[in-house]
Amino acid sequence: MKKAGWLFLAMLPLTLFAQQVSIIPQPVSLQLNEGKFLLDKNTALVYNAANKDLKAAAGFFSSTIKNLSGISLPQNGKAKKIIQLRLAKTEGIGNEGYLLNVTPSSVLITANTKAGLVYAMQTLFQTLPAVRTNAALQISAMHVKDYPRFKWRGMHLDVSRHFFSPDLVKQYIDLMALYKFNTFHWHLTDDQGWRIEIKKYPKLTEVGAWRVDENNNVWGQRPQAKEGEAPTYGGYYTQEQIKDVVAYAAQRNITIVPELDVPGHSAAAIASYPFLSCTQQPQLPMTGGNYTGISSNLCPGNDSVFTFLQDVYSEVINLFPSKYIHVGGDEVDKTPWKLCPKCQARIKAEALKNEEELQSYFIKRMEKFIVSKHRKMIGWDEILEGGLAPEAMVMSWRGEAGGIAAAKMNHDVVMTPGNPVYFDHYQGDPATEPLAIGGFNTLKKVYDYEPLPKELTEAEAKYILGAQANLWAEYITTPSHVLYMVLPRMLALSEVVWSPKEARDWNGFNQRLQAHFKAFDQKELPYSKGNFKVEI
Ligand code: TNX
Repeated sequence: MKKAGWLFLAMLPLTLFAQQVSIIPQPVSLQLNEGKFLLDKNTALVYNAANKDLKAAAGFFSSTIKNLSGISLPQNGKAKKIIQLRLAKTEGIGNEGYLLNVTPSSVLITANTKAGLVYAMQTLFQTLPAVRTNAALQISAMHVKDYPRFKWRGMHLDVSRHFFSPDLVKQYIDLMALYKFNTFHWHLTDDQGWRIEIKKYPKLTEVGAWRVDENNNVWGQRPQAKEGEAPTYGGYYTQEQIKDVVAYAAQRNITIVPELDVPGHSAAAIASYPFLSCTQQPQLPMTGGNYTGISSNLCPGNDSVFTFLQDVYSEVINLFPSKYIHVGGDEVDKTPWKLCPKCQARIKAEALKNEEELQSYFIKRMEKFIVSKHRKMIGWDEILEGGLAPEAMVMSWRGEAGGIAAAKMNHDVVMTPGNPVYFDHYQGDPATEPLAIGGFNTLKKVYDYEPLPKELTEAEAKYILGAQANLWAEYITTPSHVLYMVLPRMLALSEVVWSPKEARDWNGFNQRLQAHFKAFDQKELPYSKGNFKVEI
């Protein structure tokens, strides 16, 4: 073994001793002290119940503790030991930060907002047993001061290529919350399925939510329904279910950003309402694959397409309080527009140069509508082509170039480059990993990701709001496969977007990770074990 290796081994017991709690993402500062706080029936939860944020945070805390231990914490009663929640103007921790002070006789949580209180609780929960226990709940005495590095800490989930139940979505949100993510990007429509009930257009879910079979590994195959047989594979969320998930996420400080992907990736919408495409030909939602272009585009030459979209997005905006609404805008094959007389007439009438500018026209028209509803539009980086809409925010997925260009134009950006934060790519050796779309995004690569490109000045870098991992589901058919693909990579990303840059420490992360693996085992959560030995 190399010399450095011996040194590391010799230091291991010391390091383990120094770090008895394994918080991920690593807090800004954490000091462990002597002794422990025993959370038992003699503990009261103390807060000002007249404040609705404190009340909501207290409710979240007590229900979690009740699930974990069976203990119903008395609220605001007299007790020997207290856990106190406080909202107080506190410098240096921002909107989402917190102070957590644990001594043998009290736990004091202070924050500026409910978000901060909830994050302090997540830190606490990481020090408690992962599953229901009859043993005493012991919390190490410590002092934590913590706040995030980035405003946008996102995880995405594609529920179009395969449908996942509200329960799975909530489980995904729970994991996000535990690792202090605050934005869930819900990719609700694509060629393979329309997943959100729209009252005014019932066929979107009667037709567009169902496809022929689950043959998911063939890219771009267009199925033919058998004579007299309706497609049966799929599903969708009712508006009631959506509201329930939105509220569930909000309780955990997670905003849900809905994406309805237009004008490309729209085969499921066109299958439901053929007037939406340029050819107006009947078709079915696609099986498998992700991209054929032909006939999966909406028609920007047709005004009734915009009326449809305004109706649809009005319902979406009513369901999602998010400031941001994502319109997609990626991977539009312009061929159908070249062949469409109405599109060519639009190009002429609007004095546009080409189909690229027609796409830009489409997106700008969408933005006008979204801004009229007091929201902000997001699109994938293709929306830069042909001219960026005036206030659009850009998600940079084809590398970072689009994000860099947008930031230089003073537009907000979220970095989500395929390499390394596409979690549909392999996380280890394909021989032992489940079939994935290709490309390698190992845990280490995710951990080493730096969302602020060197090319940007400090002023430009302010436009990079944060980063996000995307989970596209062409190859993912089951809930456990969803969880497997994000575990443990989302833990690495959590540290990228939350912890101070200087705190990034691959070896330390790996040590802390072991406690989380143990928790996953106890909770029977699947995760990838490949390829991430401590590198020394
Ligand atoms: C590209 S990322 C897509 C998705 C696919 C993904 C597969 C993006 C905006 N578009 O439609 O699912 O690649 O990795």
